Order: sequence, then structure tokens, then C-alpha cells
Amino acid sequence: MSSANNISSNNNKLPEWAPENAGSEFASHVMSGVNESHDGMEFKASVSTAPKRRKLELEDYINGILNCDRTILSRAITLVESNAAAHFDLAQQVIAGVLNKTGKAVRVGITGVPGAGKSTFIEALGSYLCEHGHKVAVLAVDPSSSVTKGSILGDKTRMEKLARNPNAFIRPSPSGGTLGGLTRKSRETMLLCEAAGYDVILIETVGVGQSEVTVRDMVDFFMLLVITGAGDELQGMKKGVMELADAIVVNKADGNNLMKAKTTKVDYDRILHYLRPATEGWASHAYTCSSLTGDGIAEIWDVILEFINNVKSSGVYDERRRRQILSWVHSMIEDHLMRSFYENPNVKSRMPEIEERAARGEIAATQAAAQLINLYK
Ligand SMILES: Nc1nc2c(ncn2[C@@H]2O[C@H](COP(=O)(O)OP(=O)(O)O)[C@@H](O)[C@H]2O)c(=O)[nH]1
Ligand SMILES: [Mg+2]
Repeated sequence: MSSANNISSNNNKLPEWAPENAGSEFASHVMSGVNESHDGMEFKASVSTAPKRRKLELEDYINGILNCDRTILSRAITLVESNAAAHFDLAQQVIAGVLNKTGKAVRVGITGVPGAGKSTFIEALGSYLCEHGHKVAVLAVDPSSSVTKGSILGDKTRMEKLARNPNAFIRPSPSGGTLGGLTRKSRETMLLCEAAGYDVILIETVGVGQSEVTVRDMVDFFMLLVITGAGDELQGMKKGVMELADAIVVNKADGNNLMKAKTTKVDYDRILHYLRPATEGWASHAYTCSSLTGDGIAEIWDVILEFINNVKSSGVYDERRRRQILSWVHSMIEDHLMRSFYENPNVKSRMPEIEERAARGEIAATQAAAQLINLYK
């Protein structure tokens, strides 16, 4: 969509979120058109010098992912994130082709208010895990990203070290679309990363209502990251969010803040004691850590491992994974039906008029809904 005169300056432009040492696999190539009054057949000079991206076939995607070719993994994720109907079928075939290699990773969700230190925490935990032989994929679910350009984009600086680690793969939040659409994309991205051999998936989400519930429904272990001294002690934290958490981690337990963080931890522990547990058979506790110094990071990973062992042996793990798949199926059906309803031409053309009559009180809301549904049927 760029205008003709800035096309050439766009060649090889790296997106903002690409790792610092990223190569051309992150570049977007824009081919310049033929300028001369010519049929374009013989004139070579106007053709971009950038190597042409080979079109990948289904097999290329599948083999590339299974061999952990990061360039191909990135392109498969782009395919999954595409809103183009033409890409959907191929994306689904790719997923089907690697599905039996998925599901083995430890899936961890991390939420908290902006500034709590989620990205810094992920950098610290992710680096620790890479040092200990794991392969870590970092994803984000951020429904606000289409408006604010995404919090994880600014995180490039926070995750600098991790982004350079060959055993880490960081993918920013897909932009645009409904929360339902973002959820599908994130779930499918997670599966592709697992098939590529990433054995720990860390999913960051901003604490804005529905997205916590969404991520809770994608992961095994869900963690709430909090800080001390942000106004009132519990930062207006909703009980509902705490009830989703398998652990509450008081971050920034360092320097002058260390003692306060320890007190805050005790406060949270007391509250957790009275809440319904997020996971059957697991008592959620509060912990402290510093993502800056690394203090407490290893202990939190130990808690996650203990949790996984615990739920695997009790059967809660399998049961949750099963439920998550079913809720995924249902949410895709709902998404599909909603779209097909609102895009139905009959519904579309009569909707404004029927809505208006309902709004003016000429017909009951129930009647309006029934009329529209009949038009759809
Ligand atoms: N002192 C201290 N600062 C931290 C810690 N973790 C994060 N920060 C700082 O808090 C700010 C917000 O961190 P960020 O990771 O972007 O938070 P996010 O919005 O939750 O992802 C940054 O300036 C970080 O350097 C920590 O453990 N200790
Ligand atoms: Mg962040």
C-alpha cells in the first residue's frame, strides 16, 4: 500500500520486533514495478535484487517445522495468523501435519498489570531455562495490541538477551481481529512451536479482563505477577484473577523494596488461603523474586515442575488438557457462527432497520432477535 516513490526504501526493511541480529528471514521485500513503457518482458534492471522468497509447499512447511528451521517456523506462524481465506486451508493442513508432535511442552501463562515486570521476568526465566538445556518459545496474547501497537513490541529491549539466544523463539502478539481470532492464532502458534521442539511455552498477557481467562484456558500453569506499593496493597486486584492463579509472584523483590515485597507476599498468601484453588489438588502460594537480579527465579521454576508432577500423577493434567481442547473446539464454532451470522447478506441488509425499531420500542428485543435469526435461517 506504500506509494510508488517510497517503494525502494522499503526493501529489506526489518519489522520493529525482529531480533537485533535478525537476517533477511525477517525482512519484508517489496518488488518495484516496471517503470518504462514496456511490456516488462526483457527489462531486468527494475527487478528487485533481493532473493525471491521461494513459495513453500505443505511438505516444506511440515519438514521445516519438524527440523526447527526458524525461518520456516516464522513463515508458518505468519500463515496461521493470516486473515486471508486462501491461507486458512494450507495453515490447517500444516497443523494437521505436525499435530502428533505437539502437546509435550510445559505451558505457562503470565499475567499482571503493565509495568509489573512480566517481560523482564520472562527474559530472566527464559534465559535460565535455556541455560539448563530447554528450548523456550515466548508468545503474547494482547487484545489491545491493535490499538496500542502491542506491549510486547516495546519488550524487544526487555528481552534483548533472550531474543539473541539460539534456544529461544520470541513471537509478538498478532495484531488485529477479535479476541476469538487472536486466541485461535495463539493456540495454533503454540502448537507449531511445540512441533518445532520448544519444550517450554511462556505466554505473556496484559491484565485486561477477558484475556486472562483466555490464557488460563491455554496453559497448564498460570501465574499472576504483582508488585508492592502500587497504591493500595492489592492494586484493586479482582478476586477473580487471583482465583485463576496457580502462583502469585511478587516481583521486584530487590534493593530497598525487598522487605516490602516480603510483607506483600505474606498478605497475598493469607488471601490465597481463603480462595477457591485454581487447580484441583494444588494449593496456590505467593512467592517473591527479582527479575533484575535473578533471585528466586530458579525456585519459581521448581514450583512449576512440582506442580506439573503433582497434576500429572493426579490425572488433573490430562483432564485439563482434554477440557481445553473441547473448549477450543466450541470457541471456534461460536466464532464461525457469529461471523457467518453477521456477514449474512439478508441479516446485513435488514439489521439496521430491525435494530432501530427495537431501540425505539416498537418491537420487543426478543422479537427483533427472532426476526434476524429467521432471516439468517
Ligand atoms: N527493580 C526491579 N525492576 C524491575 C524488575 N522487573 C522489571 N523491572 C522494571 O519494571 C519496568 C517494567 O517492566 P516490564 O517487564 O516491561 O513490565 P511488563 O509491562 O509487565 O511487561 C521496567 O523498567 C523493568 O526494568 C525487578 O525484578 N526489579
Ligand atoms: Mg510486557
